[in-house]
Amino acid sequence: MLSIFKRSLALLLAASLPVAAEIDPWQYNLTEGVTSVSQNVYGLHMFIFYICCIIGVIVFGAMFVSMYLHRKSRGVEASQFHESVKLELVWTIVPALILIGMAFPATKSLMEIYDTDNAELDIIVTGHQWKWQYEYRGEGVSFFSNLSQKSKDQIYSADAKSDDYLLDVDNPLVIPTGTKVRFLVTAADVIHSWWVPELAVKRDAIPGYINEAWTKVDEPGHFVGQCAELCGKDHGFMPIEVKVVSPEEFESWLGEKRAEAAAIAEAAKQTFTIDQLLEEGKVVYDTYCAACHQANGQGVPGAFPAIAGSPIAMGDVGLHMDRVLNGGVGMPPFGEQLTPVQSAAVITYQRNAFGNNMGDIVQPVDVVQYQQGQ
Ligand code: HEC
Ligand SMILES: [Cu+2]
Repeated sequence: MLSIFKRSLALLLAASLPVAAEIDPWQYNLTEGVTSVSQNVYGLHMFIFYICCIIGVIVFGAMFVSMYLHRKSRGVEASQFHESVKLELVWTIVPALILIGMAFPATKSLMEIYDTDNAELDIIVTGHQWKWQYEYRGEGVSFFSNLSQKSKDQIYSADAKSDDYLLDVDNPLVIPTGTKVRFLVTAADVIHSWWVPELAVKRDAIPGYINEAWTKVDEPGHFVGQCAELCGKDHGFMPIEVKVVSPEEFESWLGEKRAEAAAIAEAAKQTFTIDQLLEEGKVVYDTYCAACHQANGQGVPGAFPAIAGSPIAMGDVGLHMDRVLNGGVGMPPFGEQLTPVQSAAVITYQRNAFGNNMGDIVQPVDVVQYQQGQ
């Protein structure tokens, strides 16, 4: 009986904490983390916790001892020490000293947390409903990080949930070891919060503001976190994954990302046939659009308009591009998330699927020109 209770309590705790799979579900304390800041925060927490314990023992000890030894049945008379200057001095000075003793290390830790100077790498972290975007400043690398397809599939399936369920993404953030990385945290729509416990980084992502945070991790590793500010329907589905790799691996990863960006730019210059666009467009539609507009293009009445027979999908191409690239009320903008080829393909697809037989084609160059004209 007790073991069932313990097991369910452990499961409950494990489910409510954003921890890596290898962490003990019976862990009650904060994580010590892997950075000097996180270890300082942990040390400070323990230091103040012990002070609280000592004060607790002394205060409750004194209460119990006096209640027991000086109880009425033993005929003890209450002693009177009103306006005792000595006592008043003691109970003012001692707590003041304790407070100073706690403020000193706390201030030191805070100063370290906020010292974002001399960073060697700047990453702009932007919260979107409901994904993160990472831009490596000056490196020409920028990408979105979405909940992985594997976790999405597990949400409503009867499959067993994997250990990293809801904590894995398609494109993790990658940073090098031994490097001071500064995060410039902001948001594109509502307030989010970028939180990775083991790095002791938790910063609100607020539209129109840039909040700074930093980290420096010395050993390679893999850390997870979550959005920590209720930001709407899919708040629980925008996890964070950070991979810390050696500087050499980091450079080669950056190289790959740059090559990817170059390939995307190159592809955007090509002209595709309608069949190629329709094939790619269906894939993009099913991945990015079907959640709202439904796989059959019928939408959800009252919430998401149908694409079949839509006046926009069957109307002016410019308006159609505008809706897809810039979004609308309740529809996120896809201009940055999709490549020009993907945008052109999905627009062409919507104009020629679900009975919308427009017969026209949007090429990637049209999308690029449209975006440049904005
Ligand atoms: C989160 C839900 C959501 C997703 C995902 C989404 N849309 Fe939308 N879409 C909407 C909503 C809501 C509207 C209505 C917007 C408005 O009227 O301002 C809309 C409107 C549209 C329209 C105009 C339809 C009409 O007749 O008014 C088109 C075209 C469109 N979306 C294309 C797309 C494409 C292409 C994708 C995928 C790349 C996509 N949408 C993904 C919610 C979504
Ligand atoms: Cu969020």
